[in-house]
Amino acid sequence: MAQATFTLYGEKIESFRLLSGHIIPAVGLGTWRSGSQASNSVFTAIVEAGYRHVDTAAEYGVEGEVGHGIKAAIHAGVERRHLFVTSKLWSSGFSPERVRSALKNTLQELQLDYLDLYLIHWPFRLKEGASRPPKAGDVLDCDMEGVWGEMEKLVEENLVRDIGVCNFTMKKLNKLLGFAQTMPSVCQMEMHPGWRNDKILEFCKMNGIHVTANSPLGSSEGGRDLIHEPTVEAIATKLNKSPGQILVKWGMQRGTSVIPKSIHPDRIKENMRVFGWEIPEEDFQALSSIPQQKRVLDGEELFVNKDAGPFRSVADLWDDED
Ligand code: NDP
Ligand code: 1BO
Repeated sequence: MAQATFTLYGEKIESFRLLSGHIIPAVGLGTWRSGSQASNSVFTAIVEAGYRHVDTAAEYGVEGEVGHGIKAAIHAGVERRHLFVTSKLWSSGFSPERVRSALKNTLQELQLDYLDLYLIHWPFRLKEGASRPPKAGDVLDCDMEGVWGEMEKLVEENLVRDIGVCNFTMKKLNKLLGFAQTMPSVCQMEMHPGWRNDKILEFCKMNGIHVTANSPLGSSEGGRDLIHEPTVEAIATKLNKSPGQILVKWGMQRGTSVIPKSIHPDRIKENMRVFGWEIPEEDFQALSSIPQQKRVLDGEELFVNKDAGPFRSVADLWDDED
């Protein structure tokens, strides 16, 4: 669904409506690699910059910090029901009997009694304590249908309001749609002008699944430096915006919610000043035509072992992509 300004409990928030009827704010704060700064960043984002959407994950190791930030924001007067909090089921919990306890841990860390959105982080299962890169035997068979069934129960019990997936291919999503009783509301994928990921975006739109673009600035260490990409810089200069704002806005204009991460108050605020203006069509098209399309976060370190199955290369991980 197109972006709209929804009034959520009296506050006007630029958001998208999910299949479930709930709304997801268009811009959220990413928290991967935020470390001990996560608490301050979340507080600054919510209280000083007006964010109402925070993205985290058990695997980021910052849920406790994020929870402190949220608690402080609530103490400062923001209501919990005005916030949209996402977390993710890590691959070591990717078996039906572990879903509930993983969610309970996440809620405890975040000091919350429900999540707005719980996502499958990766569609692969890892042994507890798997190394990086994985050793032989670290990547296990997974029961997607069983895991999704447990995620659905969390919705029925009001422990989470919406469920969804990350890092799925269209084939995996299609398979999930074949057995899902509750549709995934959100598919979170890497998306930025250096990796548009057009096909899955189109697929999700056709199926009414909202897409959240992760790593919208090209990610951090080892990522793609889109901030200094000439096309991005030129359009930023022309529109009198920062490159970060252009990248966030590009994602929003494609109909995706966007979750830029920063631990710096000035950037957190800058990344939110993306309302009330548009990237003109010709500039939007230029940003959508940047060559050298390449995924930054391909899962290699997490799941690939070139000497032992099931995934011997990155291509194996994404082999059902088209
Ligand atoms: P981003 O694309 O958000 O880029 C973050 C980097 O950009 C950091 O180095 C940050 O530095 C810098 N930065 C932030 N704002 C600006 C700005 N205005 N100008 C210049 N530099 C800036 O990377 P992430 O990979 O962190 O993705 C965002 C979020 O998406 C994650 O934090 C996480 O929540 C989620 N995610 C989900 C994944 C999944 O598998 N589902 C995968 C990857 C990410 P600094 O902090 O120093 O400001
Ligand atoms: C290890 C997790 C990648 C970012 O979501």
